[in-house]
Amino acid sequence: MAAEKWVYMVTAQTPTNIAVIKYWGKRDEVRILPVNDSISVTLDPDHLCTVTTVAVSPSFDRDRMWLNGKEISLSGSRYQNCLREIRSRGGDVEDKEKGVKIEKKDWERLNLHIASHNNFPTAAGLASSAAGFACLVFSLAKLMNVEEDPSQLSAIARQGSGSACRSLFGGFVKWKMGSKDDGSDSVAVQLADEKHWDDLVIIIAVVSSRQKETSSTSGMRESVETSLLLQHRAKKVVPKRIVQMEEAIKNRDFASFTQLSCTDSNQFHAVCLDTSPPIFYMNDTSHRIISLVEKWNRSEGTPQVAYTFDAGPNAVLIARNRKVAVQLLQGLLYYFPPKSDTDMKSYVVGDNS
Ligand code: 2P0
Repeated sequence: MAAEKWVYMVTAQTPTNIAVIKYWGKRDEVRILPVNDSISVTLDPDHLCTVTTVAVSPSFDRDRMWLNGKEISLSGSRYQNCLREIRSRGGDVEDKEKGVKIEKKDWERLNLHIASHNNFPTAAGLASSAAGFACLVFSLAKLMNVEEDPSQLSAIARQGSGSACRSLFGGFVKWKMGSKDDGSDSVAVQLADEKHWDDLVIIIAVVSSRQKETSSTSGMRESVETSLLLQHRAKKVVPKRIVQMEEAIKNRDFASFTQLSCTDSNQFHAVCLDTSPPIFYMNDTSHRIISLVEKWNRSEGTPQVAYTFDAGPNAVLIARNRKVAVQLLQGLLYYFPPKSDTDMKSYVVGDNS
């Protein structure tokens, strides 16, 4: 390796994903292995995403990371596991123009600087950790010339945050829970690419961008420890739902897709209520949005909009096409007029006009 004080860097952008069959509960907290499979849709990369720049230089004296401009600690096991796994897979890198020559063995001793930005509220139930860890692993893999395929990379991102493994792919993605103790088969696979069902328009109604009181990590730990409904869901309900959801996606069957998404979201929140002490992620506005969509779907005779809520009060609404999305936005603005810019903001995803 040349002794010059070069800096070599790579920037990547990764979208977040929204689960339509939810991951809630781990069977192994360290390796982040889930109690059930999950299915998600990855959002359009230009909307809710993380942009991460990773840099390596002989002049860096330690690994450092900045999140939204503020330095954060990398000492936690999740970061350490991701960094260790990706470093061990680093390859040779040469950039003659910049005078950069890094050999495989150098990755263990070279230090990294990482700067990451979310273009949406962090830890507000909008899956910021999913985009964040997926982007971290993806950008480091590029920097270090790692040759693994996205599924193999997903197993590394999973160790940063479970839902992150699903953001390594676009379109519809399944995270297979796997059965091995080492987690090597707990990976994400793409079910259908982003073009497969591009009529759908996703609207995210930000009911609150405040950080949630119970993190997903501690919430799901408490659910695993105390909720009988979670055990029933993982063993008896989700396996069938996964098969049905794969079928609905394959056939672009919006009625089944809506029924499965809404029911699964509601069951996830029922598990939160069944947890001791109970966890409340949705609020009155979330419940009113559910009622509005349910009434609308019933009055039309066939579903127009699917809803799903993650570990927060924000509504993810999936309209069957653009025309419905416009009507939905009008309805949201009528029934929930924003009091201020930050009170209720909608992100429209998948509408490029
Ligand atoms: C999901 N959520 O499938 C579910 C639905 C929230 C509700 O994945 O502990 O941030 O880092 O693995 O991935 C949120 O959990 O939790 C989540 P960790 P993560 O998207």
